[in-house]
Amino acid sequence: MQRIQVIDSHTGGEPTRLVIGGFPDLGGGSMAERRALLADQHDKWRAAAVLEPRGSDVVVGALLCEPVSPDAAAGVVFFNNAGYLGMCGHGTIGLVASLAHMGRIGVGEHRIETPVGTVTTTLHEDGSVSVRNVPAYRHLHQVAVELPGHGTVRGDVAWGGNWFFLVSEHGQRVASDNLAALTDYTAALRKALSAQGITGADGAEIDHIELFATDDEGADSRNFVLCPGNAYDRSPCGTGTSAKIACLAADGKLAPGEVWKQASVIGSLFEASYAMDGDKVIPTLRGRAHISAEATLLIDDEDPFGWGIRL
Ligand code: PYC
Repeated sequence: MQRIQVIDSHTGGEPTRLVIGGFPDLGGGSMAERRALLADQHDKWRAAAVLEPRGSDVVVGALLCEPVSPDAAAGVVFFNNAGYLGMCGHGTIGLVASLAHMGRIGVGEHRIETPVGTVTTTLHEDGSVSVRNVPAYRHLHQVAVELPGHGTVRGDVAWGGNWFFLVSEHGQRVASDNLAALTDYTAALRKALSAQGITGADGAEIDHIELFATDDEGADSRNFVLCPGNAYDRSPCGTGTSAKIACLAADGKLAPGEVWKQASVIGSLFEASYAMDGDKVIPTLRGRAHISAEATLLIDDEDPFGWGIRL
């Protein structure tokens, strides 16, 4: 029997499963190196932790690692049902809440190493968490994609810790009673981007699609975010909000320090702002996570689905 110790949390409805023990030793390299090692040699551990029957398509995993730098509180490698993430905003908020729950950190500033750079988090007195993200930028402005059955769709390609295609004019209803249609539309869009050779920098795959609506009563915008494994983000998506902030900054629609309220399709909220960093922006997101479980996952040698259901 193998055992994996986890702490589950959710950030605005989006779950994070923090692995605090039981995974193989990945050595002392950078988080990018440890992510590569996990992916290349130990991927079955990712599958066991987040795939059915123990997990589900929506669960984002976060492997807690010893940081390289002594001034960091932790390192982390994020993963999901489809593979591995660069950064994860909601997951970082969940990680900080879980570290506080474990008694490892208190109110104040904590640096966290991720595969795409170090982020600076703040655990506030009220339990909310701010994440000063890696630099974000718009890579392509209003690119045209031919979407079968829908004609030409235009959107921006931006980096916020993952690659996003951001669309404001889409003719879709961004609402929680329209999830199946939103999922179909965004999945088709991602396929069309790939087929038409539209990528992030250096040919990187655009694996997140983000649609916006501007009719939210409690926020500046409401989004629907399709994640790489076809689940939608229940939170407003930290890296997606960072990509949005980069586009707003590039369009001159949001000033440095001004607060942007981003709602998710289920109505949870992040507040975001940015500071300039050369031709990029440094977004800061603020949200709240709640702890939902402390558990030990068991992998029985005789369980045919013990290492996850891989279809
Ligand atoms: O919050 O950055 C995020 C995120 C990425 C995928 C799911 N959530």
